[in-house]
Amino acid sequence: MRPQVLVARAVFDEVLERLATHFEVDANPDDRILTPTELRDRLRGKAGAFITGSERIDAALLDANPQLRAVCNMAVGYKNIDLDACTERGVLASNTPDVLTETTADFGFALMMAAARRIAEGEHFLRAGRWTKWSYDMFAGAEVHGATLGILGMGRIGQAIARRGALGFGMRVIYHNRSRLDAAVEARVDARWVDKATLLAESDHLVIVVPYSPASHHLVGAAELALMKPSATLTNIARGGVVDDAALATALRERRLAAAGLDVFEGEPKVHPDLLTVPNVVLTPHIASASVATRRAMALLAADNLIAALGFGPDAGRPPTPLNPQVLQPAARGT
Ligand code: 8YV
Repeated sequence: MRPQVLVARAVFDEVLERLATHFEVDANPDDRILTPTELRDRLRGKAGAFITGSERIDAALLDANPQLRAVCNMAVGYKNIDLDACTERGVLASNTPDVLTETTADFGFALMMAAARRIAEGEHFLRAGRWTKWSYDMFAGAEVHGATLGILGMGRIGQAIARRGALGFGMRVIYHNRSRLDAAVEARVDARWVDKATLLAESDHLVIVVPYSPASHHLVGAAELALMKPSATLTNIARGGVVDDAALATALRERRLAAAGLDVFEGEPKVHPDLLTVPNVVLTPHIASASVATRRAMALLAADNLIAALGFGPDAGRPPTPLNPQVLQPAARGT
């Protein structure tokens, strides 16, 4: 009998078809998010799962499903997966890096520009029928070209944003990351490492791209916001929880920060009520990777991870983007 897999959310038909060439597929075409109990029960008898950031994989779920061998996330972030619990139980976990880097960087840049140039505020004003005349200072925002772009977290997406800023907009790019980039990479992206306090104090536009972990929880809270220029903008395309949303809403309301662009939120899809009422913030529903081509590439990569992790396809035993490759058998890893 062919192995069974769960596809926890609705996804492109092409992905289901690819999985169906190897597995019995239990799909979720209605796209209703399964409760933790439903997810645990639906995984009974399944060898693998295609999941998204909405499905939580933890020790209790794995213990209830000892037959599970692979959980493949359609996301680069994996805040939803207890990776240690997977590794301890020999369950392969994977994510979808690289394929979304440029698309997510495009979106981060767009959100930063929208905040700086007050695009959403202007649009709401126009739609509300309040545009009756031109004024010299109407929605006058902050300059983007030539300004200082600060990047918090300098992985693949951070570097792609840095390149856009330096090469396309003549920005001075500074960054803070726990580990400094190699000099050659720094030169390529034209960015200079600074400590966190300097980053906050000098950025005209701060873009946050640091992955979520307990260590990055509220990395930017009231104390950090207080270091920023009142004329600055903050953009978060990382994960909810990296920024203290309540503190951010207060800073925006009190104009201690000019504007913000947010694609991710603490407790999303709920959004802090104060963020919904301050005008100087652009809010989007976690869509930074959402171009059709990129979402398709992410889904196919997650499927290919699942197929290979369960020992099928051209890369049998060698999933392309594993998070814990140490659980693979040495022979299967080709070492
Ligand atoms: C995903 C993301 O679409 O890849 C990530 O980490 O945040 C998004 O691109 C989202 O997490 C759904 O899985």
